[in-house]
Amino acid sequence: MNVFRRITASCMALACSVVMLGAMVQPVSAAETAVLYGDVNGDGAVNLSDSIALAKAINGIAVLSNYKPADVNCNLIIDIVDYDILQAYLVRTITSLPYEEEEE
Ligand SMILES: [Ca+2]
Ligand SMILES: [Ca+2]
Repeated sequence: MNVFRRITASCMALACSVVMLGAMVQPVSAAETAVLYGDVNGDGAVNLSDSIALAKAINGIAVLSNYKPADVNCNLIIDIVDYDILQAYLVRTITSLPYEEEEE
């Protein structure tokens, strides 16, 4: 009888865990997965803090948790070119990110 109660309690705990896990997993909308290019530190804004975070990452001082917002020219490489583009965006030399080179 005691074993039966333990098995029942274990099954109930497992069932509760599955229900709780199901409640925690929310579908992600397209808006939530949209990339805010230039938002290197992920705080929802593009500003000088992102420039500093990108400089630290390029110089190996910090590791980025999400590389996509830092790749502002979308060439799959995070380097000084991305830093220069982010700087240009911050001083309004360019007005949008990601930056696309104009074809000649
Ligand atoms: Ca930011
Ligand atoms: Ca890049």
